[in-house]
Amino acid sequence: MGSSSLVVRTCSFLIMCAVIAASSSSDSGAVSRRNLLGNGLGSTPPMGWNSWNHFNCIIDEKIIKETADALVSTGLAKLGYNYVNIDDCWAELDRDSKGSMVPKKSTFPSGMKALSDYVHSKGLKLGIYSDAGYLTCSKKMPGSLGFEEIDAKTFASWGIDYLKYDNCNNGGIKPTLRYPVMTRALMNAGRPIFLSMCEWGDMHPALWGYTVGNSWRTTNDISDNWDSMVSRADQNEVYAEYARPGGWNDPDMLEIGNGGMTKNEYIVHFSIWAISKAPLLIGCDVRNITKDTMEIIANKEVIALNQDKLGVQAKKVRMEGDWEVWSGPLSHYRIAVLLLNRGSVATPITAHWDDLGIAPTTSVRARDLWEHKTLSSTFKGNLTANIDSHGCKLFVLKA
Ligand SMILES: *[C@@H]1O[C@H](CO)[C@@H](O)[C@H](O)[C@H]1NC(C)=O
Ligand SMILES: CC(=O)N[C@H]1CO[C@H](CO)[C@@H](O)[C@@H]1O
Repeated sequence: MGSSSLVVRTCSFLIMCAVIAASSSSDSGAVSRRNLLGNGLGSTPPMGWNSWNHFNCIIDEKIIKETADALVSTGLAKLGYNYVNIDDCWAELDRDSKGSMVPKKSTFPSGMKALSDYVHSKGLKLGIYSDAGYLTCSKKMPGSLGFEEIDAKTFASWGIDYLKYDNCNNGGIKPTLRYPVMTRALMNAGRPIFLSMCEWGDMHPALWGYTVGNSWRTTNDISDNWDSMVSRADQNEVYAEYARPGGWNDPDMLEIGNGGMTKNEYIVHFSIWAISKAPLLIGCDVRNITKDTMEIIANKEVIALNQDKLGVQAKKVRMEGDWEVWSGPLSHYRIAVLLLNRGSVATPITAHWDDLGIAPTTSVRARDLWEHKTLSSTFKGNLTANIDSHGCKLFVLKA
């Protein structure tokens, strides 16, 4: 995949044309930017784990280390899940005499440098959390507003690789003023640190996020149920045009394995996140992971779809009542297609070639990424499959 078609696609958004025209990208994974953030990270959506969805505030260094161990022993690390991300509640409420944040003595007694050394020794990366406000959302630790320089330097000195940057207690200051200050501070901190903007989609961060962060939340927090999950997917889909290598829409972290949805629903969850080029951040207790959960999040073909180097987020190309067809291009002239049944009864769903941008007479082979098989027949004009209630099929099509 050369850079030219990527540039053409990107330039359909007027706002970005000046940026792209001024850049000379050498490959699709490295569109350079005349802007604040040039850390070279996120050429594909980030993958890993985050503590929040399962543990909330109840975290300590033992959980983080055991999770790093489990990512390796389960084989998830080898599949690409390499960020181990600590969320809210890791720091003391008070900064030290020099103004630095201090890891909570009761829960992170060895400190963050020791923890990052441990996580790095496993071949993984360590992520941390702060807030573009005066206090984090838990109000149990300080935010970084006004302390961006010192916090970025502290994180870099600890060997941190990823920062989730939240939006609570922000004094009513616009995010477009608060977030870039941290971007600059990270760029001056002497270590490439992935910046995950957790601005909840309030001020349409997709429209300006690419110059500021490697990913930006497009939604409020997800909950572990079907309605919450599909509504996050819907809100995130609206901004599909703005995702690209180096900057991704983020509909929030995965709930798979936390118990609030059926297996079929979790398969839908993972399929939509994958085809949407969303960050794949596991949100369950990896130390106690079940076979069903592994079957979903360790599906190599679905992961490969998410990590496809073209980096184009799929869109809804047809909606009829309770069913939808989502589709987007992949590298090597392939097309990803999701047939999704949001209703309460099974139904046949048809993907039509004219919705997918395939010429009507083209005959196509279809790979089913959940059945792990290439269908024996070829398809012309359309592809129809029967889809269970709250179920889906995920195909890769190739002429
Ligand atoms: C799908 O294509 C076949 C063959 O071209 C056609 O007979 C059929 O009516 C189409 N199905 C739908 C649902 O459009
Ligand atoms: C609920 C449950 O089974 N929790 C266990 C998960 O794994 C950790 C460490 O391996 C155990 O300490 C928990 O008891």
